[in-house]
Amino acid sequence: MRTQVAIIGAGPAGLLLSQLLQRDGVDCVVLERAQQAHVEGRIRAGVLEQTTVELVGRAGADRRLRAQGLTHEGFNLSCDGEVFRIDMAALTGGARVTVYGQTELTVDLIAACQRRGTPLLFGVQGVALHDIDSAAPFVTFERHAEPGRQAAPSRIDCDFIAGCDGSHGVSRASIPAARRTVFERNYPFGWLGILADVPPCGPELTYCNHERGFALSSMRSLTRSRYYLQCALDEPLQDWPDERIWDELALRLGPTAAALMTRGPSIEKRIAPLRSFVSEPMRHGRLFLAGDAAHIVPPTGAKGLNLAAADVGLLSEALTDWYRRGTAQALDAYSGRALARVWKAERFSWWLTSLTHRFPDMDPFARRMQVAELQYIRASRAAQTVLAENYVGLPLA
Ligand code: FAS
Ligand code: PHB
Repeated sequence: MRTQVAIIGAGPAGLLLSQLLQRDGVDCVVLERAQQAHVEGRIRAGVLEQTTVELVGRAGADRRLRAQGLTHEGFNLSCDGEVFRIDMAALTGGARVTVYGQTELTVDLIAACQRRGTPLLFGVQGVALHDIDSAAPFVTFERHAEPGRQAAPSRIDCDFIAGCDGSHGVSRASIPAARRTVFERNYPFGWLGILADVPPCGPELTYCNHERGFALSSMRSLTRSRYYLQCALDEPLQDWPDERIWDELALRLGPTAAALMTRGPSIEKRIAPLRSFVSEPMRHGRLFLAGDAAHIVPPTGAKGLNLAAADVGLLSEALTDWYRRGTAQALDAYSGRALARVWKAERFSWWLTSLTHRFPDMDPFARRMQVAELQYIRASRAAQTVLAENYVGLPLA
């Protein structure tokens, strides 16, 4: 098989890239390790920046997003139950975010692939990247390994490989370690997330700094809520029955939100670690990394999915430039341009996590610093503007 761009991974980055390339007449194939049902069943991000919404529109996959997405012009911060609002739209000249689950976005992008006839291969195993330093890279993999039978090895020859295979993929690892620099921060806590078919406790998101720990009230729709609680990384999930989660949320969200909180059975519950991670550069020869394959942010700033989309916006334009105008200038600039935005989002996500979470080694002075900074933000339009412009998303480099 031959194509112009081989895309590894059918998460948001790989799927969105495939549709932006196909819209511009660039041939691609998407190789995905998991089965389609598994990919479509993942529950992850929930907040889309305007840039992301526009890119999904350019990819021709935004019909449900525009019909069902919830436009939010603000969000709330709370400190030990005292809540104040950040009016994003007023502070940023009208910017806003859209609340729409990554799960739904993935379904929409896969449907767009099927409408366009983009070759999207699920369940491929043993993906390996070859000759990424040459002008003729290729990918090998195995498919449909029937039980008891040797899977048929397959090969795709291509011009470029897009590594969109997330933080545990094969692409980043295909770059020689001597040519990669990794920057990492692992946080000493995790997020316990639950999804429940109950109405949200308020019209917008609330990020809570509480002496018992961080909490976030979010949503997927007006009838489906998403909540998170900071918890220890080694806590067994069975120590968190629904009732205990609802009780703890009521304490951390504060009395006003607690009074409006509707309890119900969780339909998804899991603990995810928090991590800041960047691997530089985001290119090696004919291999380009995008999304979690190159960088991870703690979900506090709602940046992970949006960074993946921003990378893909830059990469799809650069690849289209190559095929339409024969210029490599945008491809040569990709890594530097993407990383300029990645590092600003890494900083924002690290800062908002540091401001709102209880760190095990936090002494009373450090706690007072958090409370003082939140009180300063509450009273300062300038401080709120900085927060708002980062939250809605910085302009593409
Ligand atoms: P993804 O990891 O989504 O997709 C990579 C794809 O590559 C996967 O489908 C994987 O199966 C496939 N793959 C991996 N190795 C492969 C191989 N060798 N061969 C073929 N395919 C391979 N972000 C937010 O903004 N807000 C949040 O609230 C939030 N919550 C999160 C919760 C969790 C538990 C996790 C893990 C992440 C969360 N994120 C959140 C971040 C998340 O949304 C990512 O930023 C987003 O999925 C990035 O998309 P991709 O880069 O496409 O990577
Ligand atoms: C979510 O709804 O999943 C969500 C929203 C905002 C965040 C993180 C997660 O910062």
